Amino acid sequence: MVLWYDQPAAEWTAALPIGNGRLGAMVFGGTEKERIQFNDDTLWVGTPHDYAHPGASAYLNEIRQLLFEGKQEEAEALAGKHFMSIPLRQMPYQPFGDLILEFNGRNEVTDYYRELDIDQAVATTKYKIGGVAYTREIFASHPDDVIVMRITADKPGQIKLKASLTSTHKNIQTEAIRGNILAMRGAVSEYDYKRIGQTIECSIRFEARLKANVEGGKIEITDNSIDIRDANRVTLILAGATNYKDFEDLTGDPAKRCAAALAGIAGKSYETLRNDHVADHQSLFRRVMLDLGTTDAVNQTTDKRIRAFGPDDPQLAALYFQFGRYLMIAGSRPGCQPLNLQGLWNESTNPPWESKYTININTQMNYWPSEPCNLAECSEPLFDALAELVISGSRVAKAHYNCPGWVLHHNFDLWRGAAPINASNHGIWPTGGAWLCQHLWWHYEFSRDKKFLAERAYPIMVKASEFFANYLIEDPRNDRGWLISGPSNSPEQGGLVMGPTMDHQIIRNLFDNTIEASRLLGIDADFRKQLADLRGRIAPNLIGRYGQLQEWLEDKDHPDNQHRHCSHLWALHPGCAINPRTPELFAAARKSLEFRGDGATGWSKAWKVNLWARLLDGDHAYLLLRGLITESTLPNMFDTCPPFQIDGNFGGTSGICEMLLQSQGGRIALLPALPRVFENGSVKGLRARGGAEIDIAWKDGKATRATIRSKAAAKLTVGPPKGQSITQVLTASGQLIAVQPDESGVIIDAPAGATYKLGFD
Ligand code: FUC
Repeated sequence: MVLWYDQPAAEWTAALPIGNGRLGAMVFGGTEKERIQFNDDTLWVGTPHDYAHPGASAYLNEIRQLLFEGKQEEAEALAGKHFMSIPLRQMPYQPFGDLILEFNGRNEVTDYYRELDIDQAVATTKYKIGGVAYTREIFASHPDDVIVMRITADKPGQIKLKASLTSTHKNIQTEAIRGNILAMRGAVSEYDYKRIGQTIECSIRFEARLKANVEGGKIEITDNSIDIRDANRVTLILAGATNYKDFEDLTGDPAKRCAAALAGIAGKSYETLRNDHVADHQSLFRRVMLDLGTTDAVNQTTDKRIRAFGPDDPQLAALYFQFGRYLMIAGSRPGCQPLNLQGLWNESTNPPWESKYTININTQMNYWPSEPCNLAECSEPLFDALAELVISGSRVAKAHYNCPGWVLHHNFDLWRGAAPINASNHGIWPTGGAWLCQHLWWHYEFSRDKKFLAERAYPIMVKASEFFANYLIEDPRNDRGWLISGPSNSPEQGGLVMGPTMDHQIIRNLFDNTIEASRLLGIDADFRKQLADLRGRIAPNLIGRYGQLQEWLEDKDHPDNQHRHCSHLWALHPGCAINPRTPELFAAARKSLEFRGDGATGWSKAWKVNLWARLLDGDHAYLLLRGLITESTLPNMFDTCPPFQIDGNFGGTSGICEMLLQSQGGRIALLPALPRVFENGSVKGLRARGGAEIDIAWKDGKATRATIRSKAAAKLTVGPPKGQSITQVLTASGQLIAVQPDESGVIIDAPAGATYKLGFD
């Protein structure tokens, strides 16, 4: 579980990421000079702001009417003028600063090695200069809320360095506070937002503090740097914070927050800090193990393995899978911001797509693996953001649609912008929030946590449903009485339309989950009935002239359209309404996916891994995984769109999981899409809906044993891999239990806490 290299990172995308959920850093591993580029997930351009466009709703009917009359250009022009977010774009995520270490000067370096151990969440750099072996370790501690670096040499008195803090933000001040603490403070200054030709007022203030502890040698501090000479060992602690409290409250004190973090670890030894960090990380990371076999390929550096990835290096697929889990633990902990387009890691003041939250696929993809890959608590930041988006999204629902409830379009930012951005032809897409509600429902499905459902999930879901119950409109162009969505678009092509297929799939899913939740909670019976009625009237999935699933109400899909978005396949994945039990739609979805081809961006390939796994075609899923890794993965294993965008990492992790275990639609499927190249292996600790944790071992492509640990009382329907059957189910103590044989496997009536061992033919 190691990414390793024989040279320092020459560019940012070769540097290695660490993070504690909130503070992240990229480690370059330089020898003459080391750069630790760091981030705080609340450091953004802008200030609390309501992006809603007052009076927009007055134009809704006219826009719809123009679209019904086939006047798309006029509709887009009218919407462009009156229906868009103010301002037209949301705010960019920002870098914080760099910790720079300057060492002895240029020297002959031998035995260079750097690694990221994702099992320990520690990055290490080692090399020799003139017979002295130097080692640096660095990690971002979640329990202690600081970044910690330790520098050692194998001979005494050999460490000499100058440490400083820098930032690309203007008007930065650095100052020595006490004999061994250097502070850097500043604020995001007025932002020249070129794309909208506007200067943006900014209110985020920040401070970082670097503390040096030295064993042996001398330490001198100025307002610019900490100079260390002739030391045996050095420990550097980096704290950082902003004034951000929530999307409407910036009354935090960054100086106090840094001081508190440093005070919190006073007297803690390096070993204790490290042990606490590793224990915390492993309590999450080690819940899942994946073994796909190991070959000699592991003796190559990771960048070479990425380029060469294929059937003779199955371990790299396991590493890629676990790297996604590593990034989730490093980038998304309770109390922090959700993973943005770059997760937590960004060095640019003008990052691609502002490194914000694009929710017509990207943010959701970031969170696909959290539940099945046993990191459920890492979704917390997304749920917290949703609670805030209900507030901003209600304002937009009112201003733009004159509807109750809340709505969210295709992006949000730190300030929870919810109005349509960029341009009317793709920005007006109202199902972003409805899609995100799926994650709330999954959290319940995987945990069966009714308290969560009642207190956090349902209130958000029901208000999203309320919006759509008022928003859907009957299509006047025919007499079918279909309710449709619009103005909207099928992300991000075809322009503004009425009734894109994806919207209907998402809204049906939202209604289904809200209905089921209200039934489980025994509340809102009347509204439940209303939703069920509306649901039945939403325009259905349609099959077109090529046998394809139609992306729009009109049969206008082009077989050569290899657009990166597979929007109309939403109901296959991440939805589940299209499945083997809807054979016509299942075949049509396959046809559409074939049309889309095996290329496109990193995240698009990652989505296709999941889609092919849902089509139960493991070999085709593997083909996409191979493309994702060899064509769309950077030397540090970050996904690239291009450029770097983290979603593909999480989509890839989710896709590998989907090959091994699926649990949508009320049935747990073991090895449903195992590629031939992963013919031997085992996995431990994946989660299934119904609250079960599952281990599976297989040989020559056939399951040999499986263990199910039920965490909640549930009736679990478990299906064997294709061509096999489940021959026995034993309790933990070895008792054979009677199970109802089901055509698709066995049904186990599991109390909470029970363990079962399954045998196969
Ligand atoms: C969507 C995608 C792009 C990119 C952007 C952040 O607009 O279509 O490829 O991923 O989000």
